[in-house]
Amino acid sequence: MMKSWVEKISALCLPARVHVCDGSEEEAATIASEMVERGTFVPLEAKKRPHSFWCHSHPDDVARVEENTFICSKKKEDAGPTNNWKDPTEMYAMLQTLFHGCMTGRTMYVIPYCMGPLSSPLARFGVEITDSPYVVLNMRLMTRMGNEALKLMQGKPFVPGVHSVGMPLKEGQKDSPWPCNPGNRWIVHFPGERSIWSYGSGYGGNALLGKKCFSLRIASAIGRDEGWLAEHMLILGITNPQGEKKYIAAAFPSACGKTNLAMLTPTIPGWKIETVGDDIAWMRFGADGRLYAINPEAGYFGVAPGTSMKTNPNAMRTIAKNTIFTNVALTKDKDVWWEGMDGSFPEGLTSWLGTPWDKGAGKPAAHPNSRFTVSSRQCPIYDKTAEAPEGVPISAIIFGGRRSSTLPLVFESFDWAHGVFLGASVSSETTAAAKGEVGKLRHDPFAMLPFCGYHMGDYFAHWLEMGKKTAPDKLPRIYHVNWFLKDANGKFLWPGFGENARVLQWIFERTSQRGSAHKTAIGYLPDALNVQGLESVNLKTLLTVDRDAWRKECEELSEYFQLFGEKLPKVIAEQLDALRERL
Ligand code: GTP
Ligand code: SPV
Ligand code: MN
Repeated sequence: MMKSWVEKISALCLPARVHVCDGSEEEAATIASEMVERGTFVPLEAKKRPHSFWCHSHPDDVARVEENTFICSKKKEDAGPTNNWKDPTEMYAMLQTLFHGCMTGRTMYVIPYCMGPLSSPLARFGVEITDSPYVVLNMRLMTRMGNEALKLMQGKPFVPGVHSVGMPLKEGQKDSPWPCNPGNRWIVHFPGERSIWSYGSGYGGNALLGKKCFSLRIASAIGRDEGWLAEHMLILGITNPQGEKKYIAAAFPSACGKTNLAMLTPTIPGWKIETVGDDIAWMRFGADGRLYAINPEAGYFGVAPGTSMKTNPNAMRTIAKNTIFTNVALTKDKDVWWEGMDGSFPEGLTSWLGTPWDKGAGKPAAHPNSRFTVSSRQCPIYDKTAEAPEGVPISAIIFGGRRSSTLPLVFESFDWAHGVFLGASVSSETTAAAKGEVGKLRHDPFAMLPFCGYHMGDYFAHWLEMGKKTAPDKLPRIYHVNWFLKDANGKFLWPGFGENARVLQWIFERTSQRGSAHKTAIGYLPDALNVQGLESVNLKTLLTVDRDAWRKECEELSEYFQLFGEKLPKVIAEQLDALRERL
């Protein structure tokens, strides 16, 4: 099945050669040295950061491109009002023209990969065909890729994905270090036949098809059909001083703190956090009636700016070697730098554009969406249970967004349906993770707005249905957090990062029938938080329900929900009505 498909794509894209990836170290080393030769990769100083590379993209290929992302379900109404849609037959015909000869002069790489631990019954296979060596090396870190996956997928279904940078090379034409085609980008999903086509971008979620394209957009559609959930969630293990361990999943929109929470170093003594995943969770109910999660990924494609020994020491240790850095700044002595890194900024920086950085020009040295790619195994707090084939049992689900006002630091839902309403109500200020304006408040239900592979209204309904699959006391409790409240001067009210452990502690206690709370109009708020050793936080402001602001929030939500028309589950509308009543 795979062989004939590869032949078909090769006949369409007309590459100079075809290379089936085995995932070996030698293969990666060969590809990397070719990229160094071509000027795509700069090797970092081996004494400082062994086996690591710096690269920068085309200046207009720096983030996901939501306006060029399509869900081509048979019927338009199945894609829903939050996705771009085109008739699949028309789109397919267009793609055949677009991809014809698109790999001329290039190597076509075939990447067999597995999302999820190789031995897991929840794991799924994919094959990405790409003409980008950068994609091959990133997929090698982000997924279980190569011979092992290829062997296991024999006779099993796989999600085919075709990716091209969209820049065929004519005879004798010199290649660019970051080939792409920003004027002609297409990130296309066919949820019906479960396939992916991506053209014109070499960056992140546009090009690493195992990540957002497969593990969220296609997988969410599979999950709907099969009764499970594919979510934009981190998964962490949390152990209290008594040695009791629980698992928590949390959904925040892009660049809103998932990696940081997943790798958190608690400031409260005796508590321990371990990382299962930092971006995506696949969850289904186990035989015991509890919700189990696996992380389909095997690596981190993490936001660099803001990452430091102070904010996220575990990430800093993770990226000490064998790491690909994209669009960060390069130091004189061939190491990496970005805004928010420890220490003073080094002189003689090369900016993410590849040119000497002009400090006075007021532009950052590292692109705000610059990233590191690294294997999870290098994370010092990588949780061994991340490789458990059955996944980990989830005690709490957290939703959150980047909100400068209104949403308190933390609150708990009354029950599953109310929790689903909280997920549906998430809004957040936009970040540099997607092309477009930054800092604009937008609705981002379940942090899945750009990633849901079907009608968002049906997705809400699917979540409500999931809550009926088990006894209520076995369901995870649902929370909402907001690390991003600001004071009148625009300063964060909550220190965040390691201090977020204090909020996790309350959640941990609550899921153990401990931890005290009082009922408010919006949910249960903590009676108290552990703020021992924390200087000057204004808990009163952080844990307040501003009724006027919430009434406005309701108006806003009511208008937004109209978007879903008849597909808005009645329960969600009733939840909103009930909230208004309570206010
Ligand atoms: P994606 O990989 O795009 O999905 O992002 P993410 O959700 O994993 O976000 P990440 O943890 O990488 O954080 C994004 C940005 O938010 C970084 O610049 C962080 O430094 C910052 N950030 C993370 N957690 C906190 C926090 O608790 N408080 C504040 N103020 N900033 C935070
Ligand atoms: C996100 O945007 O949520 C990311 C980065 O995790 S990307 O891989 O580009 O989707
Ligand atoms: Mn993400």
